[in-house]
Amino acid sequence: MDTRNSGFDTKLVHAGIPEDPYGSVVTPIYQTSTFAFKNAQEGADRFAGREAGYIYTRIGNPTTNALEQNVAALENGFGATAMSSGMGAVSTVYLALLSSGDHIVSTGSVYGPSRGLMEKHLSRFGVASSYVDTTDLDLVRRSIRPNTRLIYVESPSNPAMHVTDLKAVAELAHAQGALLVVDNTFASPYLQKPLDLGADLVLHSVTKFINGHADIIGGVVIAGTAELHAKIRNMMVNLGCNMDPHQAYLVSRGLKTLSLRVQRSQESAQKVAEWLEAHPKVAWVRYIGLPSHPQHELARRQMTGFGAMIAFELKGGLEAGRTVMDHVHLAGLAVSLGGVETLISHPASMTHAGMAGEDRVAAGISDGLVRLSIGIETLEDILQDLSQAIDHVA
Ligand code: LCS
Repeated sequence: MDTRNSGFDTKLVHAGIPEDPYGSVVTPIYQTSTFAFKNAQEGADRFAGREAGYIYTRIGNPTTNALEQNVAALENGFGATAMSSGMGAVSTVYLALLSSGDHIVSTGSVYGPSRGLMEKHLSRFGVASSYVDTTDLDLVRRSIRPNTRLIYVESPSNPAMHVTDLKAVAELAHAQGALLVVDNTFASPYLQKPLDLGADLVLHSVTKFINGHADIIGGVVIAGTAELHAKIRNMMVNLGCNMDPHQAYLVSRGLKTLSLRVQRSQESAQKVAEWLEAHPKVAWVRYIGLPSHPQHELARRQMTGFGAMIAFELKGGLEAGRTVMDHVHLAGLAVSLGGVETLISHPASMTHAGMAGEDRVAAGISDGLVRLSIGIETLEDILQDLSQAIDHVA
């Protein structure tokens, strides 16, 4: 079905699904490592790119390709490449676009391993990096060097919930001849479309909202142009971090309900954030749907909703946060996010434990920060669970 002029929710259900000879309404799982050629000439033509068609599943597979086309349509991109994990997507972007001698400017409060990979590993290959508060446009401008090739923004950021002005940063990047990459995991394409705001590439940990059911790990990179798409795809094929067809099938299945899930989660998140903000034992709450959030107005302009992620700290700091995490029953005490189940976690000792303490503080990730990913359960049950857990705090 041609969904080019369809609405977002129609694209979610129908975009990229190939016609099936048996009329299957969902994309079947093509569980094969390789695809037979009719003759030697066809094999040669496919390898040379003279003829379209599948060759080998690391290079491309119909089930994975259906998901890729769907996500590209959702992000208004030229094309998408699916990976075995979100970190597969991050590492593919770094390796495809950066060379020795290059410099990258990135959000300080980015997902821990996205920063660790750069600072601990790509630094060995001569790539320099500056991690700054990308909500401060002056700071971004001052951090750009003549050799800056990439500006890498996570917005909203994990877990500090910083919101970066993507349109303004795209202009700064392009004035320097650099590319803007946006990690759109926290928003999902339902709430934010960075390519429409001037970004060159978008990436997701598919593990989160896109799949939404906490049962797979995956990643995807969406490119705005054919040239960038080819660079990303080529690097992924060489690195070998392709998404397998089973994984792609599950993601396609979960993705169809993205709008419904995110709508429900963010309605509840707004209520939970307001409730936490009014709670006498809570020191502060950072939810982008609250007027108290420093970038609330910016988020209103560049997003169509505020999402399901909340950061907060209790007046008793780390100790009090641990008490709450040890006493929740409904909320799962686990890392990851963006699924139908509510999860609670402690970034300083979990997802961001690999960062130096002073970098964490500079990035707005205090030791007492507790992160919530609000699911689609009954709101009263989520509130009741948090309430009884906070009651345990002295
Ligand atoms: N980007 C963001 C914003 C993320 O939150 C994560 C994972 C990744 C990339 C990497 O994706 P993965 O390879 O795990 O699919 N974030 C996690 C988190 O906050 N808790 O557990 C994983």
